[in-house]
Amino acid sequence: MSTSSHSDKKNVIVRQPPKSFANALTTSQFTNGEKPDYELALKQHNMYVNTFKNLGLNVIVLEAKEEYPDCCFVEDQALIIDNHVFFPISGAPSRRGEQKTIVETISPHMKSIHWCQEPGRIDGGDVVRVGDIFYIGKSNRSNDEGISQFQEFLTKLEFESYVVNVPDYSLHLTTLCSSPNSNLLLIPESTKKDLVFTNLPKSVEIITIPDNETYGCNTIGIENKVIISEGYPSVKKILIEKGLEVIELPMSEFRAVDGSLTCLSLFYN
Ligand code: CIR
Repeated sequence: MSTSSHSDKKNVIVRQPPKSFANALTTSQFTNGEKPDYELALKQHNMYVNTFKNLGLNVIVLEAKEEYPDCCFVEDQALIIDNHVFFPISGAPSRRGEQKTIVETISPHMKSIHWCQEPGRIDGGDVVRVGDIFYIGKSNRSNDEGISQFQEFLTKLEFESYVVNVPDYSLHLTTLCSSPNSNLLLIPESTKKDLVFTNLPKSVEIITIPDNETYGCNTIGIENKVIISEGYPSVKKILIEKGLEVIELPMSEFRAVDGSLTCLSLFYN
């Protein structure tokens, strides 16, 4: 997920894709509407899990829930900031039941627990942390009420936050960008004028990536390593030039249903 700092990733929660995964929600932004293949998704998910294990993280793998085709996208169900959690109400009604297991798993480890109240809507995938500033996507999955409740939570934790309008063709803010370390922000070239990152610190370099590699802009930074999706050469090249060690993972089946790397995990300390 995109809200933990890069050095604060010790425990990670993931959930396997269910057999019903082919019915997951999709805008088909990245495909022609092909359905994902369950067996291949499971294989790709295992590679994702093994990557975290190899990096020395404690990985908690939750069982899939057949009644929730999107349940592997755990990022959307909790916003964990320095072991304080805000449980959002997902903008996708079919996904709200996924949250119960996540709440039970995370809550014992948190310093404080906060809940989004009706009529607030926000998905975890709409939040990107850049250093100690939070950018919150106003997407089709979030509303002003949900965003302002989450901003209040951040203010109590003494963090600054700003709203970024997400273009209609994209699901979440994390669908378009990520901060692989606290000095870098990757965005697709054509979104440069649309995605406005207010008060971005001068120390942060915005790197624009060719639009045909938009999906590759979602990355996970863990100290000096960065996990990227396989098949995005410009993303790979620039991150290596910036001194990061790149780990590539195949993500085709998750991409088919708008899921990126960050969507599959929730980190806490
Ligand atoms: C959905 O539409 O909710 C899922 N198919 C994809 C969720 C991706 N999650 C994320 O970007 N955080």
